[in-house]
Amino acid sequence: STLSVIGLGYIGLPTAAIFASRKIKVIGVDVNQKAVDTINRGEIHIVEPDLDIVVRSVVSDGFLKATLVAEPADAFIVAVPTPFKDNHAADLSYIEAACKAIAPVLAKGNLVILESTSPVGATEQMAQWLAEQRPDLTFPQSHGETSDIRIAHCPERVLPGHVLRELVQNDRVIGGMTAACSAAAVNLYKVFVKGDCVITNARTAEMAKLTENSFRDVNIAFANELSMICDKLDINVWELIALANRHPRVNILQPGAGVGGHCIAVDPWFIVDSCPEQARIIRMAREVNDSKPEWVLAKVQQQLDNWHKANPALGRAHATVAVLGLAFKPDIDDLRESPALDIAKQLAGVGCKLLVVEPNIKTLPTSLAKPEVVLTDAKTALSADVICVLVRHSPFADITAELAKHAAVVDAVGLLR
Ligand code: SAJ
Repeated sequence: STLSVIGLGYIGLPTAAIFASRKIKVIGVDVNQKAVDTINRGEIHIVEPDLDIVVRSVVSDGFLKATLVAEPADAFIVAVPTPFKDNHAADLSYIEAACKAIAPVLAKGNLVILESTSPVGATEQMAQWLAEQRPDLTFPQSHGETSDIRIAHCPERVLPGHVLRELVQNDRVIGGMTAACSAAAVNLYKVFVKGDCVITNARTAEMAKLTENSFRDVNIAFANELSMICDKLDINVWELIALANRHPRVNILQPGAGVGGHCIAVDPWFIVDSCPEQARIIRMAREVNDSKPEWVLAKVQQQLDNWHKANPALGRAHATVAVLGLAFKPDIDDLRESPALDIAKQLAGVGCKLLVVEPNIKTLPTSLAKPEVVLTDAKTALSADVICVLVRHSPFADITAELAKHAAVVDAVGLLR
């Protein structure tokens, strides 16, 4: 049997590769010519440990190929982006485009799975779009179990940096539009999933995924709020959280520079957009986490002001600020939607010299490519007038002792806890 994966990004490509590694013929479809060419050379255009090895081997064995135009297959997995619009409503245009792409090749008996994180109702909407494009076929919303096409929502839940392991090990929520749709989807995923495939309906599956990420967002917001409260009250928040977590039923997460990535900072808005009056804590958590980078920035400004008071003869251009970490979380090189990068960009505009330490990248992103910004190592950064720790990368452990002696440190992540 043949599988087609629509969207060869952070979820689609690993998913396509892992199916192909189980000797399923996989056709990957993407609108990006460069991505298609890269994959067909057996290389990858995204960052994920070990994915390059799997892709190289399945492409050279002929089990995975990438194309720009959809081809017939037995099953289709849609893994396209679902960003939000200015008003925080989900932008389903990529799903709609995917429907248009596969409709011409869709045939009786096919299974179509939506993996993209989606607002409640998106799977029904996808079925509707497909039905409009293919009036000759019957779809579950109109024909139930007797429909020609099977449709299900099976949200991805993998952690960037551990995708290949989590794809196999994690339990899967399978939300078919009918029982037969769910059964067909379970059959497909059982090819490589070692975790349980738990069946529910499509709407619950959509909400489950949004709930998981909102749960994490709310809990991180709690930690971030505590960090701002403790700052006012002159209490070490890291010590406080460690103490509170000794309670058998308390498990507080870690404050940081803000919440980054493309999931946790996005998905809760889909719930807020669906139920604005009810989703009060979820909205507030988003606002707290989104405000954290500004708070960290203000702390750095405060330290810079102190430096100016101590060095009245020197102008702004003489101050050196160092930021430790640019990535959106520890020990990865992913800078997308990173609060640390955001803070660094703003600091690059205040007129001082900026030392950037990001052990996981070799060149600065273009947004920081300015003469006054230098990519350097942690030891060199210790000479800066103000040091700001934004990501708790493991290699930074080597400089904590020296950092602790520095006079002006803004430690957003508790490296010096
Ligand atoms: N963060 C904190 N404090 C913490 C934990 C995280 O500030 O205690 C920050 C991180 O630094 C980062 C952000 O939150 O900026 C998100 O990081 P993360 O590791 O919590 O999550 P992601 O975005 O890498 O992946 C999440 C995962 N969801 C959950 O753990 C519930 C993953 O399983 C999902 O598949 C993924 O979102 C997704 O694609 O939705």
